[in-house]
Amino acid sequence: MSTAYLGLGGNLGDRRRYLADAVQALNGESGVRVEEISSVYETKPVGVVDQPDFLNLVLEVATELPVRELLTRCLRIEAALGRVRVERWGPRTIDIDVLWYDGQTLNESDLVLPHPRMLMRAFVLVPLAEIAPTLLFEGMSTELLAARVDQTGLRRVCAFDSLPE
Ligand code: GSY
Repeated sequence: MSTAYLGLGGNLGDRRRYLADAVQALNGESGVRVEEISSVYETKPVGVVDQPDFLNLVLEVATELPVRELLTRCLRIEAALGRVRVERWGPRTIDIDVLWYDGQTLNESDLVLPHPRMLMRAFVLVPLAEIAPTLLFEGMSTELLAARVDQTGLRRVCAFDSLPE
């Protein structure tokens, strides 16, 4: 069994529904079990700023899948939930990023681990620190990294379980 952390976010359509459906779909995949779910955060867009605010959360999953197969399943769920890749940094119904997988480092064209931009992004670090405060990156815990990152534009909305229907 391997452990992975996945970052989920979306800023088009019914953002709560897409998040809930993505979590359910991931948990329904063979060889994947959702172990921990962070709170849901509303976050100002990073990168292309002229787009709607996102809802973000981070999941811990236990998985029997190798990381490339896990990525394939994530991409399949994105597609099933209507994600269309129009613009690289643009709006999307749901984005599922593999952030970390058993501490592996990988540098391939479509998959870099740990996720290369996660240490600069409050919308990843803050929810990640909630469910994995002692996970280390470059010798620093996510708890410390989250405390140091600029949290402007990030607002905790609710626990995942309290997402209204
Ligand atoms: O990389 C994930 C997609 N994304 C996001 C996001 O999920 N949240 C926020 N706040 N900004 C983002 N910019 C991009 S691209």
